[in-house]
Amino acid sequence: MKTNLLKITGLVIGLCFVLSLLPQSTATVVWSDDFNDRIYDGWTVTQGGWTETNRILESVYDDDFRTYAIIYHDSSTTVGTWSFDYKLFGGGTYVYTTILFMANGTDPPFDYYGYGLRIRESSVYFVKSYGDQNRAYPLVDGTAYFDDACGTWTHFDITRNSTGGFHVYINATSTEEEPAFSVVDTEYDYSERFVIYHRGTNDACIDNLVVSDTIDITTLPPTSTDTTSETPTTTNSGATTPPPMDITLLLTGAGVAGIVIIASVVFLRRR
Ligand SMILES: [Ca+2]
Ligand SMILES: [Ca+2]
Repeated sequence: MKTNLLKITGLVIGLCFVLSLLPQSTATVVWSDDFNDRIYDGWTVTQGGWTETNRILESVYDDDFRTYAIIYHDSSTTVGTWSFDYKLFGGGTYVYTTILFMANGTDPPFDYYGYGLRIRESSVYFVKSYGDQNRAYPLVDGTAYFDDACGTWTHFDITRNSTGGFHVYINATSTEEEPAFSVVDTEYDYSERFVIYHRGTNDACIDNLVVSDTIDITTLPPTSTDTTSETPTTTNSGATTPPPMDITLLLTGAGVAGIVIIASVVFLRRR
């Protein structure tokens, strides 16, 4: 009787172990934040205001719309994938966010060197920052467009390989996508921080930020010249599945394990 119980318990534990491994098989996360704990940990505000009380990272409007709200998280990743969701409360000429996913610099005046995206309400370009928060120049000619980010989440993924090759994907839904931008640049090959600058009369929101040291999206050959996506999504492929997925699987596995073990004990005792 005890042998049967041990066998069943062993099988269930094995099943739970396999289930817990599944979500982690596609990416190696270095750091991530879904802001769901509403605690301001790991981030430093260097100028203006930010909040995460609504389970997202959100800039706080400043009376002077020309003032940047600046926040950073330590991040030394230089090869891998940076993913996040982005939303604006409203557009306008002076409303934009610069997200330097690789950044280095000194405090103050928070003038960073690095690579990033400059995002407006329905367009984005890939920029290189040369140590001046007011000047980040396009590293790639052209602008990519997407459905209006005002009130709608838009998902961005950036990958960089070990030879300085960047790819930017907008609203990717699989692990193979056509990039919005592709460029190679090797001037900066180190990073201290992930920095967000936002300015304007409407606030910006960031959520589901995941930084991994693996290339989680690979490129498809171009099939069209249109980089616009029809369906903005708040979630992404398995590569950037947010942490709650792991917890759900584990809880489901644990629940199943508990039920099977209890049922086994009752069944075997009756015998
Ligand atoms: Ca969140
Ligand atoms: Ca937090």
